[in-house]
Amino acid sequence: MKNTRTFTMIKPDAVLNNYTGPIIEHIEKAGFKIIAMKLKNLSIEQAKQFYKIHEEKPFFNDLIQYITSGPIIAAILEKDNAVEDFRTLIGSTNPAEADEGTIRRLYAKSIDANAIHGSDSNENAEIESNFHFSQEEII
Ligand code: IDP
Ligand code: MG
Repeated sequence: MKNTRTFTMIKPDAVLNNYTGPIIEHIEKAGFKIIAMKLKNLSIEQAKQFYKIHEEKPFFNDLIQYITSGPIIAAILEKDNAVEDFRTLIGSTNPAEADEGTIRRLYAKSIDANAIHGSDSNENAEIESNFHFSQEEII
């Protein structure tokens, strides 16, 4: 994966609040193409693997409980400068600090239930995409 793809997850709070439609519209209006997408429940083991980098953090157990509390929508998105542009589109981790008009500012309630994930590097975009999708599932 070069500089053109990123991985995202619409998180359980946003799915349960029926923000899926507005969030996908927001993403498409910003010029991202959907390359793969699925609705799924993460098992505890999958969640621990996905967030392994955070396993020493004090919020790890809460994060695992939250991310497995309902369905998520996993997707691979394509655009020039995808990783960086998508992080700008979603805004800061804490929605209270996120810029006006960002997805987290618009649709997230708190730092733990913050509506959406975006990969933080090209390397992690590839790892996270391969974690959720087989090659046949990617357009
Ligand atoms: P990011 O999602 O903006 O990249 P990270 O620091 O990678 O933020 O954290 C991963 C996820 O862990 C966040 O999106 C959020 O759901 C949760 N998280 C991060 N920091 C906190 C915290 O201080 N309290 C509770 N949950 C947190
Ligand atoms: Mg992160």
